[in-house]
Amino acid sequence: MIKKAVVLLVTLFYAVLLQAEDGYRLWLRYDSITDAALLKHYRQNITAIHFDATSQVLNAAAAELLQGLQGLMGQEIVQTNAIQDGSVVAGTAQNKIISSIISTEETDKTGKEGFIIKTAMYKGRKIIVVTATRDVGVLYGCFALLRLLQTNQQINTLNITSVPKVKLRMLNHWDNLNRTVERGYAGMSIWNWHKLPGYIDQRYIDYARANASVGINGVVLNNVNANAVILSPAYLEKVAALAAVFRPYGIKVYLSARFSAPIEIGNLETADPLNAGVQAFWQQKADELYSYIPDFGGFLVKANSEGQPGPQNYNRSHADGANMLAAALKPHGGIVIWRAFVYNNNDDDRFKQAYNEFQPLDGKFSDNVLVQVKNGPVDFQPREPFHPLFGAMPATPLMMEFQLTQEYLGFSTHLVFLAPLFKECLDADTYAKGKGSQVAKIVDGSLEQHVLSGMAGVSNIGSDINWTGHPFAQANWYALGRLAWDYTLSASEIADEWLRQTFTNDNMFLKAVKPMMLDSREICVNYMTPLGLHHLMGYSHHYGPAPWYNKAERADWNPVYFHKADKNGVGFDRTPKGSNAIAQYNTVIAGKFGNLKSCDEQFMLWFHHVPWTHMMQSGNNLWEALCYRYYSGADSVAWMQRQWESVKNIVDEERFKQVKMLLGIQKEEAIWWRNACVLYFQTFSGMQIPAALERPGKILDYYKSLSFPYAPGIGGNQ
Ligand code: BDP
Repeated sequence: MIKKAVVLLVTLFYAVLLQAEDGYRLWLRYDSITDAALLKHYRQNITAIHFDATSQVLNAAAAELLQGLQGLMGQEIVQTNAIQDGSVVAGTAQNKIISSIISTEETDKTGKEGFIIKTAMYKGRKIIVVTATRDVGVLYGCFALLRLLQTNQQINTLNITSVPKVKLRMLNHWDNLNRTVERGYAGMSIWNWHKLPGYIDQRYIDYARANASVGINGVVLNNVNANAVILSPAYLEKVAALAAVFRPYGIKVYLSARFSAPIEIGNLETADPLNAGVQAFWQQKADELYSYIPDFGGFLVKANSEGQPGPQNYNRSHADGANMLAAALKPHGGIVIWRAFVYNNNDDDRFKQAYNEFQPLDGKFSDNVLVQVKNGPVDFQPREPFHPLFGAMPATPLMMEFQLTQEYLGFSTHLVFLAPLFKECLDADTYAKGKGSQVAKIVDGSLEQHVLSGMAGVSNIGSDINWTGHPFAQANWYALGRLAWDYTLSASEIADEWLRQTFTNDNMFLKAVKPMMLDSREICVNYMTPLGLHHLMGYSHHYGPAPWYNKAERADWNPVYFHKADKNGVGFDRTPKGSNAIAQYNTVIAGKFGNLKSCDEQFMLWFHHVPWTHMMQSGNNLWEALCYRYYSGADSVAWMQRQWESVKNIVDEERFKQVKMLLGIQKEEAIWWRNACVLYFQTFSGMQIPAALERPGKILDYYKSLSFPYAPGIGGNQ
């Protein structure tokens, strides 16, 4: 009998230990803390929770805190009004206990969404206060408290004040109504439109929890290549159901609006923004929207870009279009996020086109419009210089658009941690108002004291069990939220937090895996597009290398347009001798980029057509340097494999295997990139691959012959 019970217990113990880690729980795993001393520390400092008011948001916060604490501390935590040693007292400044400890003036400093976490004494009891001006701040504070435990911090003398730097912290889903996802590599859309509004998938709730845990407070549900049907009543009911799920987590819903919707669903013959009928259509649509979703966030609009309709179809400007929609939303408190990702099929350097169209419109947008600008001037490349619009439109709030989904960075197959890419852009100095005018200060609105500010990430989420396809791609979702909240966090801090929560606090693990995450973006740049090369990927699907491609119907969709390799050299001359795109930057930056001597080598081929024989800082010529970069990129993936192998016994079997297999594919694809690019560029340089480097296994024609008609992620606006 006893023997049987022991066997059962042992089996149970191992079953828990070996519990499948399918990645679904993201960074909110809340597994019991294993370090005995820490556990004791937490059990001493937290014994109960006290929420004296109720609201949807506070209920969500209380439920999360209970679930999290009980999981992490492996014991029951009571929710009680009685204050005892170790009570976590959570609420707004209206809470009597809290207001007796923290003054309203102090709480007010946290604004509408910030929070305070503080250790305090109350009637002789040692408690932890979590407070904010509004319920949503309390929710964020609860997640932050949980994060302290998840990352094994001491909690006996807490005194934290945290205020988000950016107001709109958003995900942009490029999800279609038929559940395909444009540039989605993690399955189908998580929105099951067919079953909504009646069926609420648990995923919607877990998605909202994950977003709230990193402070994301807005989501655009549908593709920027929008389908007007989402604005029809049947779909608005579905949207309202999602909005109701997200509301307790402080998340507002936004929609991508198709500019020609008045024609498609309004029976009008025009979508001209200055037409009275069109204006009435949008006003009625806005009224209708708000009757379904009283806290609807607003519209995201892609207009006159890549075939999408827009105001220019009627000889009106982007400002005319944006302001017309803004006027419809304004009475309801909604906003318009108008995208600056535009380029025409004309002779002008694509790099310059967004600036040329938008910069002259500075000051012409209504006060509830933000212009959303991609981080770089071309399109989410592994490395881009910052977009010249940052710093060039002082009278307009500019919202940052990053891409989490790895359209140009190996899809969901390559491990590429994007925080270093985001940071590189945010930290770049635009010199707009002299030294110290970083992109981040434009994005948070502080440089020009804008009321609105925002940062968005194009989502990498899909129906895959682990949400993002690659277990490590979750970190990019996480990083977007954390940086939108506080862009002063370093990539290393973010990686550290994420790894501890998602995998383990084990030091050996962190020591091996964190450097691999932090270097992964530079490694990807090296095996794909080193030294400022860009847009060399396969036509349309963007899978794999195709630097030779020159058959697209538009010149600027061809890799040859971007690298301009010839017998003399390689790279796009954007100096005054060439397209003069550098003139769009402040003179200090233009001076740096524009001079081959001062241009950072990592951006060199973005701005210069450089002779193959050009001497690099390393003492190698350009051709050799290019080869070394490609080879070191591919070799570094082998290093990543070794790092991962070294944590085999520390990581759960399931995710260990998944990442191992994915790194295997990444290695093969990195070699593919290296070989295809080196062999191709060699046809121009006419020089040998340095003798120390291994020869490519196949000839160039082999790489050119590869075709991928079913590569994932091709879009549309279904
Ligand atoms: C490009 C994508 C395309 C998007 C477009 C956009 O290839 O699928 O529709 O950006 O941002 O990167 O609108």
